Amino acid sequence: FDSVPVEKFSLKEVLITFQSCLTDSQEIVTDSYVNGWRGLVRFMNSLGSIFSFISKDAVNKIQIMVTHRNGENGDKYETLQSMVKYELDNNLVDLQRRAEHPESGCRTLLRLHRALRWLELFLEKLRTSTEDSKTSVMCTDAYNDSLAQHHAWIIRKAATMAFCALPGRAAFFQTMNVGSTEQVVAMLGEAMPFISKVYEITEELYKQHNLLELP
Ligand code: 1PX
Repeated sequence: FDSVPVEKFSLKEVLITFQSCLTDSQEIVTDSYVNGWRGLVRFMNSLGSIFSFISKDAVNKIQIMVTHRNGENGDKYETLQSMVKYELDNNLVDLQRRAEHPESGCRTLLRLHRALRWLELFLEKLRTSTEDSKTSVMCTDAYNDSLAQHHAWIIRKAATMAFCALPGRAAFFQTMNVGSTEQVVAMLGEAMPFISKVYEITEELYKQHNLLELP
């Protein structure tokens, strides 16, 4: 077995998934959104086991969404818009404190949505970075400007420590498997508008329904 083909894993395919999230009527397709996260988690796992406490939580949230999709009312979860409507209309969301519905699609998705903001900020920093930029610093700055505001001190501490283990910029770009630095920068420029769009639409949806602080 000396020539078992190693599956070539490119971050480009992952980021492009977010493009396929959007329907013509600007709804967000749950399955594609979740698949985007699956790919991201796979990429993160390739960076080392120090990130496994993060990927465990992400996988857990992905699984909750998959369970909703596979459930009896799975069709109600086809898009994020239909999910919000269905769960709110049927009182399936804990609005004040976690109680009967600790794993609602709405609150679970909100966590991923906040993490998508981190991704957006981090990718933009990577895209505009220079040779001497530090990935750990870019990652920490992106985190502090987004997710950290929603995390307890102990999580922030653990996350910030893990970021220090990120490979340097050159090695990080290589792990992405996209090609030269120029190609990475071009790919990020191409993929980012879709991620931003998906983020924006979700943010607006949650804002409209007053769901941005779900416990
Ligand atoms: C080119 C860059 C690509 C990098 C891809 C990396 C994908 C990262 C996926 C991270 C997903 C994190 C989801 C976190 C959701 C969350 O906020 N959960 C917390 C709240 O949940 P709860 O149910 O309690 O209300 C939960 O407490 C989280 C615990 C785990 C720690 C979360 C730290 C998040 C750091 C995100 C940055 C990842 C950096 C990876 C390095 C590349």
